[in-house]
Amino acid sequence: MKMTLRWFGSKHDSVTLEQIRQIPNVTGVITTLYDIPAGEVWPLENILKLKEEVEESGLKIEGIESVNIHDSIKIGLPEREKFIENYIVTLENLGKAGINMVCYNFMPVFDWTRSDLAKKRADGSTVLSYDQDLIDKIDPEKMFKEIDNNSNGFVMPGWEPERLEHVKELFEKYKDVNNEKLFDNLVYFLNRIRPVCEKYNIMMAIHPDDPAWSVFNLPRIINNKENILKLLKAVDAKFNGLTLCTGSLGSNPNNDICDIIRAAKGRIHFAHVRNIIHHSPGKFDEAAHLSKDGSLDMYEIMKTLCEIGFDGPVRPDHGRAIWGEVAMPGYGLYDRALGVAYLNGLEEAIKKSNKTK
Ligand code: DNO
Repeated sequence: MKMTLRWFGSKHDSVTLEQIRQIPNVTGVITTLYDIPAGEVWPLENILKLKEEVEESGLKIEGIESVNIHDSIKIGLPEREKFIENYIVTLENLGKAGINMVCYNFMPVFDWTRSDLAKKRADGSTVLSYDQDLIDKIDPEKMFKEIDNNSNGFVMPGWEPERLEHVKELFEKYKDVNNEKLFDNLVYFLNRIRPVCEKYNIMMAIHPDDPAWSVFNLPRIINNKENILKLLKAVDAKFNGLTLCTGSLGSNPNNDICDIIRAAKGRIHFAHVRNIIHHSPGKFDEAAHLSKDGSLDMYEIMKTLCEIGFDGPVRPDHGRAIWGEVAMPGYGLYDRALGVAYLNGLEEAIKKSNKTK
């Protein structure tokens, strides 16, 4: 596995490439051109500049998270053609720059959702958390404002301000989009981008819905084993793959992560590894990465990834905010560095135990 850290670019991240370079065994970053709104072309020049900046620090770009999908593609509006064309040019430019993994999601309106970005734990650290009862009481428009007000001044991924202006309108446009329609629009999109992906050997890694159930009555299609396999089969080619996000899929305690890993063997192009604590259906907190701190068995998850021969990029996902660090919620340096150290230790132990068997 290639150990990486997510990095939002020097203008948007409190963590620097120099700091990331010093975390043992981290060889690359997963990054993005954060300023380009969904739907617009990523110019080759900007991609090359980003690449140069990362490589100058001794790291490598192991993939992009995310090239966001314009809502017209998800809704299936006639103007999607223009936005798909733009997406194809972006992929072509990434391919020319030698970047071969793209994480994206197909969640309507909102990317991931949380009800609290800084829930205090007994040890004084804070975590992101989700409580369906609280979400049910929130007007989606207010949700945007709340996320924006509580993100320590950073732009949260998936909650970019340009989306805020169109929330009401967007909900209206999604009115007739059910799960089937959303799925068909995803398959249409994947078939359209297939040639460029295959030409440049680009692996598309869809991020599961987070949380793994419908929010604000919007459709959800990447939330369990059955639906993931349905997508992998609908466009049965290697480029059409998955971001195995343990926290998103694991938000639903009925999802057996190791079973999903085995079922998606060969089609997992990227892994987000983090733990969460289940409280009751629809309620969970994020946690430190280790098994002891949450409900997921991180050893078994890493072991299963090793067993299926996964050798792509992996990153510790959201961490806790600890030691007074002020960063984008979930994306501080300290707890993610602890996460890397823990995952490195697990991987080493798993490999050693496989050798001695
Ligand atoms: C949250 C992230 C998501 C993820 C996108 C991928 O922190 O896990 O925003 O990057 O859903 O497209």
